[in-house]
Amino acid sequence: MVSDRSYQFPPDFCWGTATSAYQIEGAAQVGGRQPSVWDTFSQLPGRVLNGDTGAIADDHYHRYQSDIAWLVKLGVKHYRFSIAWPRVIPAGRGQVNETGMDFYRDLVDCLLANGITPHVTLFHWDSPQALETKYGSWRSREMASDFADYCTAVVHRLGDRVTHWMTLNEIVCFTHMGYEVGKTPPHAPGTRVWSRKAVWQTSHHALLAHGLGCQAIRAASPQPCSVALVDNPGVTVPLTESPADIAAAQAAFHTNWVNGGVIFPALTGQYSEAQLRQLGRDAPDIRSGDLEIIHQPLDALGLNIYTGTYVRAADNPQGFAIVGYAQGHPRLHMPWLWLVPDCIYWSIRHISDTLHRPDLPLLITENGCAAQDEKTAAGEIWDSDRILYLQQHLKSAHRAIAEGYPLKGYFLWSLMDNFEWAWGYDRRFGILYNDFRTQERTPKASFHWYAECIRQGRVV
Ligand code: IFM
Repeated sequence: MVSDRSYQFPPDFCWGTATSAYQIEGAAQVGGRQPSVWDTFSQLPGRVLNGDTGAIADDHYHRYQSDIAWLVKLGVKHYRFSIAWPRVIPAGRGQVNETGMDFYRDLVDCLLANGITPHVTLFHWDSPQALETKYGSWRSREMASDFADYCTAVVHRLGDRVTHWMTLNEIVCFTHMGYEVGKTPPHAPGTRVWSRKAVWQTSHHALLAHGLGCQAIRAASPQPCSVALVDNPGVTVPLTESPADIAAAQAAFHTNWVNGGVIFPALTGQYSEAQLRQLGRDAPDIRSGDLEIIHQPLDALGLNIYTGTYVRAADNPQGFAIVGYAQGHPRLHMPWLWLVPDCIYWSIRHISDTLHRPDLPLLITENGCAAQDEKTAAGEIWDSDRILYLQQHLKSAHRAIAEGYPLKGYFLWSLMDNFEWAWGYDRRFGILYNDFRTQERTPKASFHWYAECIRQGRVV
């Protein structure tokens, strides 16, 4: 590697970008697709800003070829997207909709024809409404086996051309944020569960789905393949890199957000002791054999990293304190999107060191920001704030590699502005600007900047 100052990445580093089905596809009633929980939720008055839904979104279903042409212009060789379960198995279980599968086969073939490796996420929040109606989706253990059957159906059909699979995206968001009513903004399905224990049971079921999904993918794949989980741990960042603050950040990582009950069991086969102590009687019921199912060997771990929580050493029984953001601390265009670029480096270091998994190859499967993009009269978008954000985060990724941590790739979120869940189309995360009236895509300054990073293989 050239000197650190040049921020040069290894030649085999995977430069990519990411999207998800419900956020871009549209075509909600086309080709046999049935509703997902997000179709239902977004149609309820007041649930999504401005009453937006993903019914049309970026109309990617009909425009995937021209969107792939943008990937080619960008120069990425890796693209992460998700498959919509209700497009492929509309009732959630049973009959496969071959028309839905054909769409993904065509998409994959178009990527491959353009020299782009598909990284397929099997679940990015859009679970079939039919299963919500039948048994409350993640509230039931049945969801795990239905997910595994869905994985089998997809991998049987696409496994001859796809070798990079990811099971679930961000367990906490579609479980805790979907069932803990009162969250702002809430997520689908928005079904009230009555206790903290019941919320934790939903994430436990999702972990089981991940484990059974890994087994199903490997059993169905006709060729060796890579299987990953995609998680968004709460990243604890030492306020200073003194040994005491570093130890504090490592201790805090166990119970920050839901880490101890999601990423810990997935990677170590155990809920973190500290998390279980904190949960007490609210811990989920864990049946004999569950932890073995959950703790599947992984070929990689995907990390979706946007921000971090500062931690300092403290003279208290736990040995750490969370430091709030200062009044003037910079933030991007989401209430939670504080600028903490070291979050990338520390997310990687926590997996390798704090969870003792230095063997596990890592991918940043999402990183990016919403910004208040405006088109100039000349039709240009000068998103200097996004470039600043991305530059700092890529430098943090580079630091991890320079120190020998196993970071293998980076997927910028997102290729284009899209349906940002409860925020609808109000928050723009894309490096392609989308005009949602005309579906015209326009590259922002950050698109050209990222293309240059990829061309030079370094942060420019
Ligand atoms: O848009 C989302 C994505 O679906 C999951 N990760 C975070 C992104 C930005 O909020």
